[in-house]
Amino acid sequence: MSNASALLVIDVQNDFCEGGALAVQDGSKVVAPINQLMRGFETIAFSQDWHPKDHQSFASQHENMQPYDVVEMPYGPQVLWPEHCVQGSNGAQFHNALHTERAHMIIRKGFRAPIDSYSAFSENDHTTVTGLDGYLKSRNITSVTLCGLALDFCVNYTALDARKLGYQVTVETKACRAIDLNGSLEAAMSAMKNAGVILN
Ligand code: VGL
Ligand code: ZN
Repeated sequence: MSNASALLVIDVQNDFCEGGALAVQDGSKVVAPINQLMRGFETIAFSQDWHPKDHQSFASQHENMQPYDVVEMPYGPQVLWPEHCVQGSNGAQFHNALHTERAHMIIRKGFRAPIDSYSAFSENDHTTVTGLDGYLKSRNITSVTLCGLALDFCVNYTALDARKLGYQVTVETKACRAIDLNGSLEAAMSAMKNAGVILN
């Protein structure tokens, strides 16, 4: 893999794995293929969902709302989630079999209570940036490969932002698993395809 490529490992955290607060089916099955993929990259960045306890993406913060209901936020519709990836909690830690020592950069996201952040590049207002683009561009990265959780949310939004920011984007779907909420997986796959994402 050329030096112009980076691997972005999205949200491989306990809460998205079996037994976690927002478990994705077979979530932990991404760990082995991701450890293998990392062998081929020199530049590796991880993202880590990192919410305060009172994060507004949590259904518990909204009266009469249940997880997976949708509310209108100032920045658009927002799915409400079970409490997950609370800062400092075990659920927010990376899966313990993930080779975290290979990451040069860990981008935390979703740490502002009023706003969610699916993409590792920008928050859900599509305005507030995380700094990942600056990091990659300053290292002359032009192409990114994505893997992790969840394919139809954080991987998808990160891939779409990466295309908008001018990167060549590949998603290693075998190293991803999806939440698949009301057709979200199919929608994400066609959005990525239409945006020119290479789906491996
Ligand atoms: C994610 C829902 C809420 C993800 C994060 O990593 O895909 N999904 N927070
Ligand atoms: Zn989250």
